[in-house]
Amino acid sequence: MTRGILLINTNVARPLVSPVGLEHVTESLIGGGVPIQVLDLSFETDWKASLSKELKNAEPLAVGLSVRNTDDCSFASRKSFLPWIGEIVAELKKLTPAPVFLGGVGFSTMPETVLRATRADGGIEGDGEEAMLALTHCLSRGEDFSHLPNLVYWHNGEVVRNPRVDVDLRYLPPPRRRSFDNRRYQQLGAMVGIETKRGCPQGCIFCADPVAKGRKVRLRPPQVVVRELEDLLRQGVSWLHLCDSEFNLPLKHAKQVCRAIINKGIGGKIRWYCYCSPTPFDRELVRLMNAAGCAGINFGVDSLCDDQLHRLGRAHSSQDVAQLVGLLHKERLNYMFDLLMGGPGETAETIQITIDKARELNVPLVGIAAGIRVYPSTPLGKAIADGTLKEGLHPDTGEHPEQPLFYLSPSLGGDVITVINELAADDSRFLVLSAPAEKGSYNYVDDKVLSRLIEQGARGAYWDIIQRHRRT
Ligand code: B12
Repeated sequence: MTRGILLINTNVARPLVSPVGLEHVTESLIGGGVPIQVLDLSFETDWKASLSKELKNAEPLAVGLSVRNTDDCSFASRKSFLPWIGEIVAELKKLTPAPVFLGGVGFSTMPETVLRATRADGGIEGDGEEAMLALTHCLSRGEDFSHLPNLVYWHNGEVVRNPRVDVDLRYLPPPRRRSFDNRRYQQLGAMVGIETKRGCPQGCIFCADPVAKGRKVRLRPPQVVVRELEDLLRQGVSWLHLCDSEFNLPLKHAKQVCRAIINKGIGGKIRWYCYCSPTPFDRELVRLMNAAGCAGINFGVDSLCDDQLHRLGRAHSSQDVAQLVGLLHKERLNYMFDLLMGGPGETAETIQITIDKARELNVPLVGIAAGIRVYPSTPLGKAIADGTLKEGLHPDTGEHPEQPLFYLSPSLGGDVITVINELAADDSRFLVLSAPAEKGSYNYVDDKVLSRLIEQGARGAYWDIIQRHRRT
């Protein structure tokens, strides 16, 4: 094979997030003998000039673009990245006849919408390693590729989505982690991503993770995770963020990963953050996480009102959360809670119950997302599509499918931020996902205050940096 693939990281939001998904795809292609070119737009100042330079003497078989986020998922700002991706696609069309394929977790949350909005030639839904390699082989041999699993493509003006085949992570070769400059990402204050598994089995009615990653949990062998960590360490990378939807699901695997890190003696050399579910969690896990270098956990708690938790499809109760907090405080593990307000059945009263409880439990930092991002393939999206939920959509016109769509419980009267601010604004432990850098916001997309703190040397998860800043 002589012609290769050009792979482009399009996620230029500041502060930075390392392009781990695109990195895995790139390395799978390299492993399959495909020549690759990589362009990381987050380090380029003039993106059009960079594209032009990259394609000057190159005739790639195809171009692959990462779509990590469709939008910032904030009800207040509703910043969509799809026009930006569409601009890149249009510019590429001027520079090369090569087809442009999209992929990434954002793309996989709603492939059809993203393809229509950006006019790319196609995309890979879900895992990219095997699918992109298979697509490349078909392209290089001039063969029909319309049968390939995970492929999303145009046919007679319609978007076709082929069935998905998820990669068996037990047999995936350990990634080399050398296709993108992870060291530079870390130097600029980003945490470098690493996975211990893919997929999430939880039944949360709103969440895009089971859609993008699958409901079946696919575990990576702990020894392979640790080998990757050791290799990143050798490259000078020690600030990490796990990419798992929930690190503690399943509990046994989380403990095995921690033990493998501890046994290799690298727990004191790395600092990592992760997302966890409030249950299952126990003292042994907290102690293992502490010893394995965990610097903080973001718990997706969503609500502290039991009726609301039930409506959101959550498995934990407010009592479980109270026990969890007792354990975390006793074992001194840094953490924050993420809450999701405005879901079906939410009222000012259920919000008050949640905020009062968070205060009573003395939770050190609480992030509040108000308004629920709606994705077509989630239970919430389906309830809206079949008419079960009729009111509460923003915007409710449905004219521009690429616009981020939110649900907000009609009982809240449309102004959920005011309700929340009245209940929590005086308390610096509460952050609201509004516009970036708005006072009290924790929207990371192009947040100037956060970016400045990082430039001045602050390190760690972005919520942890904000927390330390607020304390001082
Ligand atoms: C960890 C994480 C974070 C961490 C990142 C830590 C770090 N490294 O610094 C933090 C907390 C910083 C974060 C921030 C944000 N996040 Co986030 N995050 C995640 C999480 C849990 C993991 C993402 C990840 O790295 N996955 C691992 C990689 C390996 O998987 P992948 O990217 O999907 O790649 C695979 C495939 O998609 C495909 N692929 C990837 N790229 C390409 C390219 C091509 C060409 C092809 C063919 C295939 C392909 O192949 C890869 C391997 O199989 C996801 C949810 C999830 N479970 O994935 C949310 C998620 C991506 N985040 C989300 C959001 C909204 C955000 C924020 C915008 C929130 C905000 N307003 O501040 C910011 C954006 C920051 C930024 N600049 O991008 C949403 C995006 C939803 C959407 N509509 O697009 C997600 C899906 C969570 C959710 N369920 O809502 N996030």
